[in-house]
Amino acid sequence: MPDHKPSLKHLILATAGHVDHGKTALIKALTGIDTDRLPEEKARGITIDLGFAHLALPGLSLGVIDVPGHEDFIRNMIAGLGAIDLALLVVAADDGWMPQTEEHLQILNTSRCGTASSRSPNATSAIRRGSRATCSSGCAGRR
Ligand SMILES: Nc1nc2c(ncn2[C@@H]2O[C@H](COP(=O)(O)OP(=O)(O)O)[C@@H](O)[C@H]2O)c(=O)[nH]1
Ligand SMILES: [Mg+2]
Repeated sequence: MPDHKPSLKHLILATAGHVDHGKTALIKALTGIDTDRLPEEKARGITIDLGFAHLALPGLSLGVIDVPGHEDFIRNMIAGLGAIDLALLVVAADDGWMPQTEEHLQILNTSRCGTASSRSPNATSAIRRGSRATCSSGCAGRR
């Protein structure tokens, strides 16, 4: 009988963090893959849509989703978190904690807690409202 036991563990990782904090550059440095592939992303120098890469580590196959950090594209960021195992929150040392650093962290927390339903007619608004409520009650003084 063939052995169907998987030899590799497969996990999905998504980036998170404020625009221009180095998410895409870090994924390129780690994987060799430039996840910003659209002409508009090249022209504007920012991530707009979700980007995908992969990283083979000993015993681990990591699928990577690079998300946009600009608040205008928050829907794409949320769409990238559908079924992730890990998040990599990137904070630029020369810029520090910024609004979308906080928002992305709160979205990650909200998604994990399952307080926003994907069946909601407007899941994005529900997640953002939930995030802000969590943030205003639990993150005073951090902005
Ligand atoms: N000095 C410095 N610049 C960086 C570093 N990482 C990224 N950058 C630059 O910061 C800019 C934004 O990086 P990017 O990866 O597009 O940020 P993202 O919006 O978080 O994906 C680019 O010009 C990068 O070359 C870093 O570690 N040090
Ligand atoms: Mg980017």
